[in-house]
This record gives sequence, C-alpha cells and structure tokens, in this order.
Amino acid sequence: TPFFGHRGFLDFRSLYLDEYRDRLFIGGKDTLYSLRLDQIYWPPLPGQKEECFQKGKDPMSECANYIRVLHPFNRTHLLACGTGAFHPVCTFIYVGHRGEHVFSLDSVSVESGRGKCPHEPNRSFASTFIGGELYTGLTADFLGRDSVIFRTMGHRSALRTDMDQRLLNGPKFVAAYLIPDNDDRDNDKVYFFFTEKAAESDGKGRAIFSRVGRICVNDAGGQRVLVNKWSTFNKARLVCSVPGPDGIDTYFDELEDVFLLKTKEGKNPEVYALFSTISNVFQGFAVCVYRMADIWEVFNGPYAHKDGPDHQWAAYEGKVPYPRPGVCPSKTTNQPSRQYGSTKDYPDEVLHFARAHPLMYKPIYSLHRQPVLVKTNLQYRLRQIVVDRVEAEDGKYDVMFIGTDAGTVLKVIALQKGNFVAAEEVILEELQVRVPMFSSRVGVAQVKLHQCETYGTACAECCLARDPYCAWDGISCTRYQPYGKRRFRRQDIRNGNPVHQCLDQNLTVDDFDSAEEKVVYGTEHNSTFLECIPKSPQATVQWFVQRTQDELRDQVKTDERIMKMEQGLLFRRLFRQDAGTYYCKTLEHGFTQTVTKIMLEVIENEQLEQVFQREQEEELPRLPCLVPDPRLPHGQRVWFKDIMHLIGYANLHRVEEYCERVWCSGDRQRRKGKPVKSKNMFDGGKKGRGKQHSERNRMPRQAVAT
Ligand SMILES: *[C@@H]1O[C@H](CO)[C@@H](O)[C@H](O)[C@H]1NC(C)=O
Ligand SMILES: *[C@@H]1O[C@H](CO)[C@@H](O)[C@H](O)[C@H]1NC(C)=O
Ligand SMILES: *[C@@H]1O[C@H](CO)[C@@H](O)[C@H](O)[C@H]1NC(C)=O
Ligand SMILES: CC(=O)N[C@H]1CO[C@H](CO)[C@@H](O)[C@@H]1O
Repeated sequence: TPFFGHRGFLDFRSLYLDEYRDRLFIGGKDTLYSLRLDQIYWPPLPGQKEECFQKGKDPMSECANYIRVLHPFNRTHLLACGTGAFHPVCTFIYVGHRGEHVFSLDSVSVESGRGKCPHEPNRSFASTFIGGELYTGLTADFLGRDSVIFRTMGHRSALRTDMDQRLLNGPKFVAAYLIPDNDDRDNDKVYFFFTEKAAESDGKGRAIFSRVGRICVNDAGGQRVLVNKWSTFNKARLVCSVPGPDGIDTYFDELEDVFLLKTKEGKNPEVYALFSTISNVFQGFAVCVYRMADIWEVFNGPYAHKDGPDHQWAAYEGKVPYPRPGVCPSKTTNQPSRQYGSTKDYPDEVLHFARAHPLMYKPIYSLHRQPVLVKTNLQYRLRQIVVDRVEAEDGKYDVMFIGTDAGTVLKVIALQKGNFVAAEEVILEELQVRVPMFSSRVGVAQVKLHQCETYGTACAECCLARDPYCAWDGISCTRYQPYGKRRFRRQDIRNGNPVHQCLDQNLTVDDFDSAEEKVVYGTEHNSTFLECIPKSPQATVQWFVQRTQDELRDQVKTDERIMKMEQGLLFRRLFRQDAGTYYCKTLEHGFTQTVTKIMLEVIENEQLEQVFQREQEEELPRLPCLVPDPRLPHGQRVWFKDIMHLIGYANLHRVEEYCERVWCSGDRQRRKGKPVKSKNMFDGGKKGRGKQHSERNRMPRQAVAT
C-alpha cells in the first residue's frame, strides 16, 4: 500500500531506510515521518514563510520546509536539513537507540543549513554523510547562481569548489557516493554524478554531458593557493551510447539516476546509471553500467587541455607536476624525500595545474560500450533505478527495478549473450504502485522483490517467467534459495526453456479458465475478429471453442469463413451458432498456456433491426463503445472503430454509425439527462483470476519506490 502522508500528498523529498532500527524515515513538505511510528511536524521558522513570500516566491509550493537531507548522524540522532521556505535549516532528530520508540526534533539544535541544503524544493541536489562530515552538490545561494560541491560540519574547516565554470558549469547533481580505491583509507574518494553544460563539445550540438567528479576525503585545501577550496577535484565524461550501423552513435547524455551496486566484499562496486535523451526525433532512456576499474583508468589518464579560446581540446602532453593533481595525500606521497602529508603541503604549481585542468581527456565508457537496457518512445519517463544482485541456479543476475513517473516499477534483467553482442532484456514484471495521476512526489510505496506465486501453478510457467528470484520446487513456484535444503529446484533464466527443466513435470496446465475473460460482440452475417497475441513470437497458437455449457470444448475448425490469422481469429461472416467461449492457447517449448478467453456474443439480425427501430425508446441495450486493447498498457481503451480500422474492417462507415447509434446509447441518455443503470459493461466483462497488475501490489517487502 502506498504511503501518502497525513495530508494525502506527501510531497516526498528524502528518505533513509534504517535497517538497524527497522524504520523508514521520510522527508516531505513541512513534515518528517518515521514509518510505522509517528511524524514530526517541522514547518519553517517563525517569520520565514512571510519573508519568502515577500521575496516573490510561491507561498504554496515554495515557502515551506522541504526536508531534503536525511542521514544517520550517530547512534541516537539523524541529521535532517530542509529548505526552510528559502532559508535552509538543519537540525538533529532524536530517534533513540535500537528498540527505543522515540522520534523528536530538538528545536534548540536548529541552525543554518546554507551549503547543506538547497533553497528550493525542486532544485537538483546530492548529498552523502561520511565520518561526521556532510558532502553536498548543490546550488547554495538564494538566486541559484552558486553551483558548488561543499564539505561542511565536522571539525575541519569547510571546503568548496571555486566559483569557476571550468569546475562546474550549470550542474544538475544526481548522486554522491563514497567509493574507496583500496584498503588504504587515505585514498578514499567521494564521487559526484551530475550533468552539466559541456565546454569541450565546442558547439558540436550536444550541449549537456554527464559527468563523474571526485575529491579526496582527506583533502584539506591549499595553503597559499586554493585556501578552503578543493585541491583534488577532477571530473570526467560518462558516455552511454548505442553504436549505430553507420558509425554514428546515439548518445544518452542526461543523467536521471545512479545506483551503486555494492559487492559482498565491499570492493569494486558497479555503477548503474539511468540516462535519458530527448530530441525532436527521438525520446529514449538507457541504463549503462560502469566498472570502477574503467573509471580509475580515465582519472589516471591524460588531462584535457586547451591552449586558448581558438584552440582545440587535446590531451595534455606536457610535464604533470608531482603529486599528480587528483591524487590524495598518503604514505605514497609522504616520503622522507618529498613530504606531502596533506594537500596543504602540495606545491603551488600542483594546485595551479589542478585548477586549470579539472577535466580528464578521455571519457568513461560503459561496460561493453553499450547500454544494458534501452527504452524508446515510451508514454512515461524512467526516473529512478535500484539494482539487486540475485544468485540463481545458473549464475548471478542483476535485477533492475526502474521507477517511472506513471506510478509503475519495471522489474528487468538484462542477459548478456557473449561479450559484445547486444544484451537481451527481459521484463519480468511491471509493478503498479499507485494510480498514475500525479508526479512521483505523491507518496512512498514498497514493492516486493519477488512474487513467485503469481507465476502460475506449473513448473513450465515458473520456468518461462525467468525470474531469478523464483524456481519450481516440485510443488509450486517459490523463492529460490541458493543453499536451500530442497534439492529439487528448477530454473532456467538464460533460456527460459521449460522442456529441459520440467520434462518429468506436468507440462500442460490444462486450466482453460486461467486467462481473464473478455466479451466481444459481433453482428450476424458480418465479419468479426477475436484478437490473440502470443506472448512470444516463437509460440504457436491453437483456438478452442465451447459453444454451450454442456458441450465439450472443441478445436476451432478453420476454413474459408473462419481464418486463423497471426493476430487472432477472423470470422469473415458470422453465424449465430458461432456464439460461444473461445480459448486461445499457445504452445511454446512444449508448454501450452491459455492466453485469451473470449466470450463471443452474436447480435442477431432481428435484434439489430429492433435496436435501430427502438432508437427513440427508453430501454436501449448498452454495449461498450470502448473496448480494452491488449496491446495498450493495462486499463487503456480504444474506440472499437479504431480496432475495426486496424484490422481493416470493410464497412467502417457502417460500424461507426452502428457504434454512434447503438453502443453509445448510454452516453446519449446521459446527455439527455436520463439516469443510466449501473450495470457497467464498459469493463468488457473482465473477470477471472488473471495476472492483473493491480493484484501485484500487495504486502510491502524490501525495495522502496517513490
Ligand atoms: C549524537 O549527536 C547529538 C547531536 O550532536 C548529541 O546530542 C548526542 O549526544 C549524540 N549521541 C551520541 C550517542 O553520541
Ligand atoms: C516542482 O516540481 C513539480 C513537479 O515535479 C511541479 O508541479 C512544481 O510546480 C514544481 N515547483 C516549483 C516551485 O517549480
Ligand atoms: C497434469 O495436469 C492435469 C491437469 O491439471 C491433470 O489432470 C493430470 O493428472 C496431471 N498429470 C500428472 C502426471 O500430474
Ligand atoms: C451493422 C452492419 O454492418 N450490418 C451489415 C451486415 O452485413 C449485411 C449484409 O452483408 C449488411 O446488410 C448489414 O448492413
């Protein structure tokens, strides 16, 4: 169940999942929540709302305290910062020790949040809290001009990036993470992921590039140069592109979200990045994966250099001063001969060079130099990504959970077949989180990582689902445990081939009623089409019919009049004895499945004539003008005439007329102000226990979507 907050609109901004305390902390508009417990009301300070309003900001949407920073501070307190009606504020929230149920704001501890939290509720922002210090990437001033990476709090003096477009050029910050190089803590670095205006594109069309920038945790700034400024800041371009056949790549330059997939050993995490591109001709999203080794290589490589405004960007080939700019002070730099124990000891020459060469020359390419997932021309936008590495029978799989702005979460695996061949993406589930109405700030919902039981009741169904979380245990489709006691586990993620896995199992689910039922109306002596699109192009289709309750199901005999088409069953001329329930079954890898169940009702000629005659009368039959279209996302409908048009119905004009006069009678009556009876046929008679999306949002578990 989604959580919308006490006002029914959360206006979500930040979140911290506290596994130690088993609580979820959420920052919204003027409110902090501790899920399953209480909420803290934290409005702007007295007078701030009025001041914000007087400065010309919107009192409803901007002059409130949007809590955008939520980090664990110590064993008993959280650090929380909010926009404070364009007057950023920070405070500590007392959450108690483990098992204690306390949640309170210490109003005495409220202090300025400048540099720690943006002024605006919507402005891009990234933060991470390491060793008592807060690292932020933000626009820190009221006017929104000072884009900066800050380090504040703790005992050291605050550090920031200079106001210099070479360092940050209109950045949109997406994420910040601590990623250690190795076991030497001196080499720890914080990475910021952002997009910015690309100086080096030289007006070649692409104005925005995605970047990863990094700084040393032990950076202390310079002594004479770069005082209280980062002395180790470097950045590089992140490339996510699809190679084109003509050598022209399609670039995804706008970074949407980044997820750091940590390994068990805690070393060499993988960076999953969600990108978008929007041009006049093309709108798309892509997920690219980066290895730390490739990122390090670029930072160890040449710096980008330009001799002057009229020169080209090139790799810097001159002498690089020592310690190499971007290298953290450590045992390596602090030798008896050259004692650089702190960045304050670095020669001015190094700091000048660092300031003039923040950009690396080479870009960072993604794994296999192509995305693991590409989605184009969607009806919605992909916003956020979370990845879970799952151990399955035949290896490890990275399951991506991608949140959309339409209130859904796509659960996807990308199968790499060989090293350089395009990945095959398998959409495992599309989880409906809430009614797609507003932006994604409305609420917070948890979705289950796996719902193996929804994959049906047979080994083959479980196997065809290809969900690495699930396997057939001999009785049902359940969570796969790599070291589980049961030896009998059937799973085939790579190929989804049930024949190998389920040979000794019951391959046929002889369950004709497993598909949801639709109702289709046809008129006698006219043509009608029953649509059935197999889930997989490899499947072969069989049609069965049951004409009356007592009659047995029979395979549909096709001839000149009834034809089996790729997309369904076509009746070129419908007879009244064709009425009945039609089952479309598919056969794949020796496994049969009922895909569609259609109740065909034949409107007999006499009935039709009556209908036309009784047009002015009260009791007109209300048949659906809109029918569900299986090709559209769940719940979307098209006009019946559109479908008829699609299948090339000969007498379109007549259908239109018929639809207008008869099928829309309900609307007509409504327009005339007459009450409409409640029997709702606009649902197309949907029933049965189909795998509808709406059934998939029960019982929260682990992944959190917003
Ligand atoms: C945590 O930090 C808060 C705020 O500085 C302080 O009052 C509290 O004593 C600290 N708690 C622990 C356990 O150190
Ligand atoms: C913030 O973004 C939301 C949608 O994402 C939009 O409705 C709202 O108007 C924006 N607020 C401001 C102040 O720009
Ligand atoms: C296979 O399933 C069908 C229908 O569910 C059932 O009638 C049949 O007995 C099953 N066969 C075996 C061997 O379990
Ligand atoms: C509603 C409709 O289109 N009815 C037509 C069905 O076919 C007969 C004969 O082909 C026509 O006369 C009807 O008008």
